[in-house]
Amino acid sequence: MASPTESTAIEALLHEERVFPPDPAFTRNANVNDPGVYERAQSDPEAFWADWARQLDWIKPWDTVCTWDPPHAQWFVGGQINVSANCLDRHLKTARRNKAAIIFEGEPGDTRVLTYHDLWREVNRFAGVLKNLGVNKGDRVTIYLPMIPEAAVAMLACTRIGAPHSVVFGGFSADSLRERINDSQSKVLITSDGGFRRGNVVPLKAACDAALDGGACPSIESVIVFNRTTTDESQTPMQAGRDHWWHRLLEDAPRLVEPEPMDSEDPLYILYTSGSTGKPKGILHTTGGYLTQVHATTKCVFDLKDEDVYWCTADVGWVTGHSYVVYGPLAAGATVLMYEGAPDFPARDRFWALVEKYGVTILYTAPTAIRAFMKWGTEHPDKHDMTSLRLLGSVGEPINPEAWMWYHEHIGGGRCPVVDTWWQTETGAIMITPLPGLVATKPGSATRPFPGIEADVVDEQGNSVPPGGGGFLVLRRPWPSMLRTLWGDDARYRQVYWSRFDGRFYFAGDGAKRDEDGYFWLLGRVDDVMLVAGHNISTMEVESALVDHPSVAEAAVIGRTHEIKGQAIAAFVTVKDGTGATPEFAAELKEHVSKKLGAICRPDDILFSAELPKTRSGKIMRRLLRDIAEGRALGDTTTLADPNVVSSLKDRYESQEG
Ligand code: 7RM
Repeated sequence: MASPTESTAIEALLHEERVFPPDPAFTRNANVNDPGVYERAQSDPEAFWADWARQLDWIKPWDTVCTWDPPHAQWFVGGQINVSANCLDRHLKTARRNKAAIIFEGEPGDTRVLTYHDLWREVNRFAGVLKNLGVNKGDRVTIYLPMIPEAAVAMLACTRIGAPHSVVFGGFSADSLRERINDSQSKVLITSDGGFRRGNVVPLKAACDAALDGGACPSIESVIVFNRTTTDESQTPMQAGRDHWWHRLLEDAPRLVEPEPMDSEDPLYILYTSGSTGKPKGILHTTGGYLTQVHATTKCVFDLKDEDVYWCTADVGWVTGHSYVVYGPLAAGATVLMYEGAPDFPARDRFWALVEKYGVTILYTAPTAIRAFMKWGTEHPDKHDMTSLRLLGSVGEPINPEAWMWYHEHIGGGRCPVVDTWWQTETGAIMITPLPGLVATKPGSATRPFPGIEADVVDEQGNSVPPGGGGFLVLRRPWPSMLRTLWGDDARYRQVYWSRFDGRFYFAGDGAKRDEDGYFWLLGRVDDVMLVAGHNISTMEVESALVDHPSVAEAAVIGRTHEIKGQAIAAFVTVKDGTGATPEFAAELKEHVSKKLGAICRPDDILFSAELPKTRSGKIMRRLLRDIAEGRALGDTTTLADPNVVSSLKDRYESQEG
């Protein structure tokens, strides 16, 4: 496989000239509008983070801000804090008591509003349920729920009693669920009969039964089932002694549970990331530092105000759902919109109908969604009044400059700052991002590290790459919400994140370049970088050049083995609705890329495809496209959202060649 270790650093080919300085009116009212914040945080990062930590309610103050025994950091050592108390109880003493915490809309159109007081009451009662079932501080709880308020209730109830949760995305199979339950040794599993997706019911309880079948998860003592989809309870088989209805358990539960005093470094949650190979990694986050950084970034990056209606479209099964649906916004006292279903159900304007209906002011979503909206056309957003929007965010993959521009113009009406936020499950919170009142944005760039974060781009030896160059993205100093280890496998933690540069800094696995202004441009995973005739070329740049063509919605680019060049570029392209996928158009696209990036980047093959293989969180899986282009048997497809996409692509690729 081509990797930058075989030759020089990743080349930077794409040139983007557009710059969007903050609107002075936005800056005037922004939560952060003092440019000195960057320098102050840089000169004393610990003081910067301690100022943010002090905005939370601590049961006992910390003795030491940070200890660093590489590769293990501790934050706010000696302090005691409870996350649910900070997300709920803290607000009850203020006017937020009766403010909407969660506005929920189910896919079928049902709605619920929970005020902060309502949510506090439900979390208390459910914490009582967990206690009644014998869940104690330190016991693990697996949560397998759709995007309904009970997901937040269950997570917060776990934090209230100090039981680390492991949320498993509701789209994962019974096998994945079983593997994660057994790795975490969870005592309780929380699920629902089902959830709604594109008009169908996803049978979650049936998947739990399959996961537990034949005693396959011996640690599980109880299964709690929320009734989401049926009016008739008897339709859901329940195993006596093991399975319990959520609403029945509430009947005998205490109504108030005091928040457990947690040490700042006590585990808060485990979240499994699948990675491309091997067993999932259980990313471990702890309490005080995590909450400090998700709270700080929510306020600064999204400029969150009390009057906002904030909508992060991520599922709670992903880290974005943990940090920016639940913990960050609720710690900040936000009104959070939560939507259960698909963006194209019952029609392709569902998101925009929701923005109009609830007057959403802040929208945080992923490039994969934005590119789908581009493909579907502007008539869907154009049907709705979206003038309530004032800030847009992006996360999950590099956003191609043209997708950024489309988002800015067609969703933001040209008035909203766009914050492209780079971070990972491992980092816990946003790391590289514009501050919307201070930093001029450039389409396709995540701009600069958040104050207090020290990111760098280095070559194979770990030397900082001068401006204009590409290389490996690394983090040079610990940050409050960093992962502490991998659950039960510290050796793997050291190996995956710290061995690449001999323990000197955290290796994120992403390629990046930095421009003359010090802006960071994310280039994708380093495993995906291509080596064409001795040049390290980022897939992201070739994809962006393709998406730059007005008729292209999305592209995935890979390097396939080539006798002379080492690797040749193969592109899988999705065109916008109404564009013909002809051989002439393929030729035009090759020419387009060649003009934009230089002849070295001219794709050898272009295959049109209505769909690209993606993970369930919407990231393009290039590894499988390499298998297709090299005529290999397909590797592991279990993490794909839709395995049919690759098998049909494989057939078409082979018939085209033959
Ligand atoms: C939050 C999340 C992490 C990986 C990361 C990158 C990619 C995420 C951006 C991005 C370019 C971005 N956590 N990534 N955000 N690449 N620009 N703004 O996605 O653990 O699921 O994935 O996602 O490759 O390493 S994650």
